[in-house]
Amino acid sequence: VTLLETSERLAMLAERAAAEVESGMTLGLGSGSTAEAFVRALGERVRQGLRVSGVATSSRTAKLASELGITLRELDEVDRLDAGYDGADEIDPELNLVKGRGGALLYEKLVALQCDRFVVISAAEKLVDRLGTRLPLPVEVVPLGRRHTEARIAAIGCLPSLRMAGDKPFVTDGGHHIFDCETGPLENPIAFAAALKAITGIVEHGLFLGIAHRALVVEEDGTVREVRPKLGL
Ligand code: A5P
Repeated sequence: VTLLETSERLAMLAERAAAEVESGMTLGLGSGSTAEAFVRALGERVRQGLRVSGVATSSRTAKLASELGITLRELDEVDRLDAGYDGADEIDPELNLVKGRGGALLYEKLVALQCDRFVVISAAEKLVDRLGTRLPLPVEVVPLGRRHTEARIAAIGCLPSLRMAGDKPFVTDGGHHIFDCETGPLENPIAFAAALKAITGIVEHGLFLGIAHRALVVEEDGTVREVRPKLGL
């Protein structure tokens, strides 16, 4: 087996995903290194004459897409999106996801919810049996009263730690902060997501449950395979 560089694998995955896109579509454009590889592959197709428009999930993705000549639209200008392509940090067998390591989870979720088909694109190592095993769960909070929100998050049974950017708290595109929360493997992600949503001060969390319709995953040797939710959506 030839082991490929991650960037090479992501480029192969991105090319396969971009090949599915048809002229006239409006697409959700995700954030992070995998989604950026997709935007690059899409830009190449646009250069060759494909007509698409996109709604970006972060200022970083918006900048890249516009540099590549992809027409951008605001989320509120469109009723629905034909498809969305975005990465993830963890993917379980039902295609429930953890997202937000890149800090764009709020806009990513707002866009994903409007997509007729939401496709998660990812390296195969992010497939897990249970969410909460690889990385802490990102939770986006308003800056005001952050210390008290942190205590409420800890009280539902996890260990929040404020994400920093140098010596200052990391700030999202929406002007919020992020707590990365050690949860351990989640027995019941639906109940945990509901408990988080009930906390005042939390804007959104990185659990994307029942949102992804399919996944395209790339193996170490560059093979891309499709994964459908185990129980079906
Ligand atoms: C960004 O906020 C995230 O949700 C990303 O989609 C996720 O972190 C995956 O990022 P990479 O593609 O860089 O691994």
